[in-house]
Amino acid sequence: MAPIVLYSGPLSMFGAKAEIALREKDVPFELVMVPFAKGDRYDPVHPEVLRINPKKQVPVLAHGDLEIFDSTLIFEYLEDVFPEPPLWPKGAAPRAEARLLELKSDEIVFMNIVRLFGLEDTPEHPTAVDAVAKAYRHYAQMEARLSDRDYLAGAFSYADIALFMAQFYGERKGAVMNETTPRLLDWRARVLARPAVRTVIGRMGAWLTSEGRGSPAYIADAIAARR
Ligand SMILES: N[C@@H](CCC(=O)N[C@@H](CS)C(=O)NCC(=O)O)C(=O)O
Repeated sequence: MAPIVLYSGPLSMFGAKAEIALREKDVPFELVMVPFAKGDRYDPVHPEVLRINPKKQVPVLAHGDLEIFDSTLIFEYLEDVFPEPPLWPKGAAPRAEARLLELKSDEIVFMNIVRLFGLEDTPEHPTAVDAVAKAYRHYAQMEARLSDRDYLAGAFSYADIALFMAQFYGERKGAVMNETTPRLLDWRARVLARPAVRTVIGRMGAWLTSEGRGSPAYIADAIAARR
């Protein structure tokens, strides 16, 4: 098989999505961590990322001659090329629903969490209040879904990977999951127990620690397991 190279970043939530999927599918890959500057910006941009992605963002995936970017497109490619174990449910409607959940995690939950960047110390700021309320609205909807299932779309899927990564950033920026969504807390523990997720999150947490930055308490075990 042609080698697979994933370009990601130490704190890239979208890169982490792609890496978790590769690990879940037990696909061998080379991980290239692009330089990461102060704050949450990547600078300088890795030359291969610049060449392949006009948006200059990670993740980028190269597989032989194929070069693609965007975590959701990478999910689709991985599912086509490595169908086992499946990470989308079977059937057009359940798949579409799972894809919508994945999209909502990136474009509704995470986009609101992005609004919290820089407002970590001013949670009463109207933008922060609105962003947290919107994230919690989604969490409440996911809590309801989990009344009859362990994972958001039935079996573990890309939808779980996306929400896990979005909430990880939420936890760091002020949209903290709490006892108002107990099933979601259990879901998070279930997702974190997966070796692929533990590996990626443990490394992210260790990186945060090495930079003198805090990380959510619930990943302490995943960080400790690396040592
Ligand atoms: N929709 C894209 C978003 C990618 C994205 O925002 N990547 C961030 C890192 S998590 C990035 O490279 N940011 C640097 C920049 O935008 O300059 C995806 O799903 O891959």
